[in-house]
Amino acid sequence: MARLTLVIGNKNYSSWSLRAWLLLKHVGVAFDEIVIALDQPDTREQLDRYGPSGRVPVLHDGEVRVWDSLAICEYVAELSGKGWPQARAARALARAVSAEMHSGFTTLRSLWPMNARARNRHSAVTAALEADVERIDQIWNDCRSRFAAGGPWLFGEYSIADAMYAPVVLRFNTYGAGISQTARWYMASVLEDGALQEWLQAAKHEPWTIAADEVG
Ligand SMILES: N[C@@H](CCC(=O)N[C@@H](CS)C(=O)NCC(=O)O)C(=O)O
Repeated sequence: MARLTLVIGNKNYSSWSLRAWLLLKHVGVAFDEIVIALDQPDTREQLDRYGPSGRVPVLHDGEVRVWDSLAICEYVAELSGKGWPQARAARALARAVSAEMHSGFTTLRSLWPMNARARNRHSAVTAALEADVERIDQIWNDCRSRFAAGGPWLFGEYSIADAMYAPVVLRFNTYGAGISQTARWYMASVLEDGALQEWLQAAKHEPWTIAADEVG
């Protein structure tokens, strides 16, 4: 049994769970996982068993409970010494774009819910949705133009920022976002990632469907 346990939601739909899970995989810290099926009659009871916020993800490390994806990423970064860029200016930018994802892009998140196994979905593109897509494209271009020399990720090496934007890549893939060439290149790197592939395989075999997230 691993020291850490990550409690997550359905892999097909739970975008916040994916972020914490991907970071743990990338930093190479062993963990057990517990999957709670969302949108079921006993979901509330299950969520309340593992954390105080009634949401997933939640990380258990002995007596310590950490909820909220970004707080979990910070905790894992402290445990492992990995997750944020080394240089202070790059680290500040990585934190800024991660926080921007965590607290924003509400139109994108509501109109294009994560549905990992769905392809070729179409929905009306509103001005607000277009603005979210454009801002994300700009962030990816900015990061890649500064850090491409260090590797294929937003800050060269894999960081929390990549984990935070991974569900966006899945959304863009499902709903066919119109994005720049650099953004498409970054998306391809994310989609080829072995850890993400492992998640997607598991999502494909889940038995549950959440009607509200079957959009387009
Ligand atoms: N800000 C939180 C959001 C967590 C969240 O909203 N999780 C969703 C699943 S992706 C959840 O637990 N929903 C509860 C439910 O569907 O009953 C985070 O970053 O972890």
